[in-house]
Amino acid sequence: MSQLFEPNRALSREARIKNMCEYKELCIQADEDFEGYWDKLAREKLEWFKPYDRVLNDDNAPFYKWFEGGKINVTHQCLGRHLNSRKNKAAIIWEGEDGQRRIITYLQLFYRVNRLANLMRNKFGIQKGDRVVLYMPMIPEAAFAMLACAKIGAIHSVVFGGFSAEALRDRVQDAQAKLVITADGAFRRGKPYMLKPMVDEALKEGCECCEKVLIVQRNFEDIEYVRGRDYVYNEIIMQESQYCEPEWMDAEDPLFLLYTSGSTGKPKGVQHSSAGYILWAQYTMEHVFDVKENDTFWCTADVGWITGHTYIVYGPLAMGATTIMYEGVPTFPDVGRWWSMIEEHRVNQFYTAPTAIRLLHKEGADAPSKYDLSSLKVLGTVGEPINPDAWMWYYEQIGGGKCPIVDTWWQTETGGHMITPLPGATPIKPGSATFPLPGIKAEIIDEYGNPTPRGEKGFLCITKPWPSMIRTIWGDPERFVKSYFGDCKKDGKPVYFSGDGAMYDDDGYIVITGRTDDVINVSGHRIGTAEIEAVLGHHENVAEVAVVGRPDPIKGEGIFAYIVIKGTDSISEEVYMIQELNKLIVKEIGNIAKLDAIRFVPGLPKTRSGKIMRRILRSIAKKEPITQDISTLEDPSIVEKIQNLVQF
Ligand code: 6R9
Repeated sequence: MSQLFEPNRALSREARIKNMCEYKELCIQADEDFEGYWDKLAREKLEWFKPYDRVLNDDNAPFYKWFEGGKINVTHQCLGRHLNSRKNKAAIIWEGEDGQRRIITYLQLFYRVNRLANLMRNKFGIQKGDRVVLYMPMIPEAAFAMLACAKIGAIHSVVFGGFSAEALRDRVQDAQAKLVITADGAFRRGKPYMLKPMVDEALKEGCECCEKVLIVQRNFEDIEYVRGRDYVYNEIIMQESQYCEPEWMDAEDPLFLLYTSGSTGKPKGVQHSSAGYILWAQYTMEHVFDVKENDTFWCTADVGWITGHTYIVYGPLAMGATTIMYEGVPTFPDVGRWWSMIEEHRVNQFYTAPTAIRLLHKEGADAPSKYDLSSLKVLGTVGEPINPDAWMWYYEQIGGGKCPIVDTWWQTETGGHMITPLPGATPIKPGSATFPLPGIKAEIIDEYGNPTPRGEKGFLCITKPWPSMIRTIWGDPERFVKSYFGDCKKDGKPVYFSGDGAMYDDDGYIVITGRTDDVINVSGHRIGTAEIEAVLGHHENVAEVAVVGRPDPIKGEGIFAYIVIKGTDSISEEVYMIQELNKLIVKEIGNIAKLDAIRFVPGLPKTRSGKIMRRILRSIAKKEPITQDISTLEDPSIVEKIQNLVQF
């Protein structure tokens, strides 16, 4: 059992939730009067244009509806309502990789969002419910565009800038987006990189739905323009009015789609609501990071992921905080970049991924000592389990032993934090996300729906709905039900299954043990092995393929592919094939899905019914002894053959 770290007393005294008694009291309130608990929060936290009639409608579960009848606009919650008290406060502090700075106040942000909203509405004819794809670098205009969509009720779908043209095309098509907002490119590792050519490539075929492309000039590199389709933001934005009437949105109207990987098929468009989402974004911002009025909050994620949505844009702005946005990589010009930014901007809460912590620990263990990091109060991690080594370095070298680490477990589908310590209350320990937030019924259960005993792995489920939960998969409600409510039951009723395994440790703390499905977590990014297999399977020399995750000291998991190749046995052919296959992956998905290791094998372990036994392949990749019964395989001898090939 690992050591417990008590909360910092000075921080606890000032925190919103000060101790475990207060935490438990809130949990009891939510248990005793579930709807009353959420009702109180929704009244207190949100500014409604029209109050709602009903807190939770579960008539058509799992298509839950929250705050039905209520009218709201998320941009009023994030901007409009702050104009009285915070108009000159910095909303976004942006730093370019090249050192350029921009500070955007709440009033300025309000105007910029309005201008862009007007541009979309008047010039491009975007209306409530239309989809707009954003393929953006980390520049403030990415946030303007998200909020401008919200202002006029358009549904944004941000596609991570590291995704390929093909991946972008799939998402534009699936959402039937009318407009793509992008940039010429930006800067990364000291050099310009390009986005616009990818958009051109993506829209070449099969994207008739997309009529217009709006381009923000950021790196001012040369790009091609398609007449009548492409518009330059920088040239036309100032023609629009800085006032814009917000669309009155139903609480349940979709705010955005965000595509994420599942265990089968193509990425799914996770659909989030307006009111429930923004409520939880704001509440968790306030309570999990305990951000105070003059604090500066920095989440290092990319806006292309849910963490960037909720904790760079919506959460911080909903609570009226100052949020930092950084364009580049943590190692440019050197491994001290982030620490120098914490010193310079006097960052108070810092939120990042274990993979980045491991990298910066390995590459620059002494770098933090050169900077004054004393402004920090709370540290956070997200995206994957954190190993005790990285945790201790983060705690001591970055947090100076005085900042609690909130290890936040949640997902694209949950909208915001679910299981996490509270910085002023929860005694923390390395490697545990500790306990569910009040109102969140997270439970670890077995296949019969019973809680698992301490020390035993089970399925991590959320057994009651919550306001910021996924509403459906865009265009595929059946897949929504099947993907999330098909596997686990409690008291005979289907409950939300996260896809993660977890267990209670000896102290009853929750430890996430990782995905139980065919999703792998590479540097905190979710990738479906099925997606990668589909791409590799297209190569003319590939007969069969199976992809699994393998532990990696920096990335958490690396991608390991077993390939049965059609007729080649020379090593030089193999080297060539590896390059070929990686090219294919980069083209179809993007750099994040590049293979870390490939083994060419004579066959795959299959059951007699032809199912590939991935668990065996996972064990082989990890060089673990095989514990599964292999006698039922079609050809048990294949296991040893593969093992011999992997050992070198
Ligand atoms: C927010 C985000 C979700 C998956 C999730 C789990 C893993 C996230 C974690 C964690 C251990 C944590 N995960 N937070 N595992 N400890 N604190 O990352 O969303 O990209 O959808 O990934 O990430 O496996 O199921 P998303």
